[in-house]
Amino acid sequence: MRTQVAIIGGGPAGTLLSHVLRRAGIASVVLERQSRDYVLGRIRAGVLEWGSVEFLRANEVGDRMDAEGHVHDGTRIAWAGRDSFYIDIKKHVGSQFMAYGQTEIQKDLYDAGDRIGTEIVFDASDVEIHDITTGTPHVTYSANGDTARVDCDYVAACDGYHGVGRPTIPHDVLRTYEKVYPFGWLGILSETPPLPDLVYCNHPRGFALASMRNPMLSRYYVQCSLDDTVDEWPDERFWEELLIRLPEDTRDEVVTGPSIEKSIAPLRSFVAEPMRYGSLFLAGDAAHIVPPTGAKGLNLAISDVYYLSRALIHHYERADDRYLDNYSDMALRRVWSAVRFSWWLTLLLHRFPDQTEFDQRAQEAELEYLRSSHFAQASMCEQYAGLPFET
Ligand code: FAS
Ligand code: PHB
Repeated sequence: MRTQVAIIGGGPAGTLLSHVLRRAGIASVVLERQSRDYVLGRIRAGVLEWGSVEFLRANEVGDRMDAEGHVHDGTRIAWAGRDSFYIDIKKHVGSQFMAYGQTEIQKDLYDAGDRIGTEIVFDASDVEIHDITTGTPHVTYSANGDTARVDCDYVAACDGYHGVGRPTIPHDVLRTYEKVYPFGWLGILSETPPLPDLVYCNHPRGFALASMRNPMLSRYYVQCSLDDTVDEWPDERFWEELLIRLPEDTRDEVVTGPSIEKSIAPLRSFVAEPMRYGSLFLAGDAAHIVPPTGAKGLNLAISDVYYLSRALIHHYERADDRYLDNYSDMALRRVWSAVRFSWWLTLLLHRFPDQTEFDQRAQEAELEYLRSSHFAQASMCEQYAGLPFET
């Protein structure tokens, strides 16, 4: 098989890249290790920056998002059980964000791929990348008992944190930066009406977050120990802990119910540099991981695809490699900005095991500053809503 771009990974980054390239008349093939249903069964992100919303709309995969997603002007923050305060993103920076589940975006991308004929090979195993520093880059894989080879011009590794793309970059070239947080997020989905706003809570017992997927599907999280297991958190314990951590002014609005999904995610910050090596490009979680506190993971995957698709289109349509040549530097500027913001918000809102009373009071003082300062709120808003893409 011969194509222009071989894409490894059929998650949001890989399928969005394939979709945008197909619309520009650029051929690609996506190699996804899992089945379509397995990928669609994952419960992950839920908040889209406005730049992500506009990029999806511009590529005609935003119709169901606009019909079923929920546009928010801001978010609430509470701390130490005090009443929450509202940070009005629309007032401060004239932007908004959209609550629409990653699972739904994935479905929209697969459905769009069926419509416009993008090529996705599911259940592709043993994917290997070859000759990315020669003129004959190619990828081999196994599927349906056969081994296949895809000759290409470029390889886009959109294969997540555990993929094969990043390890293909030589050790003496690859630089990685990591911070592992000493706690996890226990998340549930429940078929109950969500709170009207997202509510981020700092509480001496730990972080909590109220979010949503649709008017009858709530998403809640509580910070938990990395040693915890889902079995140690029956629904009763989860709801009891969440209601303790939520502020009084929202506690009574919470409608509890049986969880239909429950999982624990560890938190880490991770960045791999460079995001290009020869004809290999990294995009999405293959290159970076952020704690979900700032709702940046999925949005960074989309911004990488924005930059990489623009670069490839300029290459094929205009023989202009300006964006290809500075893809890594440009993408990493946005990645590090989001990594820092996510790290800052995680430090501000979580209870660390070795945290002292002084640390708790210092967190509350910073939250008080955020509550009372227009400038502090504006700074948080422009980062939470997403900085503009570089031209
Ligand atoms: P993905 O990991 O989504 O997709 C990579 C794809 O590559 C997968 O389908 C995988 O099967 C495939 N693959 C891997 N290795 C392969 C190989 N060798 N060959 C072929 N295919 C291979 N972000 C938020 O903003 N908010 C959240 O609340 C949030 N919650 C999360 C919860 C969990 C449990 C996890 C793991 C992540 C969460 N994230 C969250 C981050 C998440 O949304 C990612 O940022 C997003 O999925 C990134 O998309 P991709 O880069 O496409 O990577
Ligand atoms: C979610 O709805 O899953 C969500 C929302 C905001 C975050 C993280 C996760 O910061």
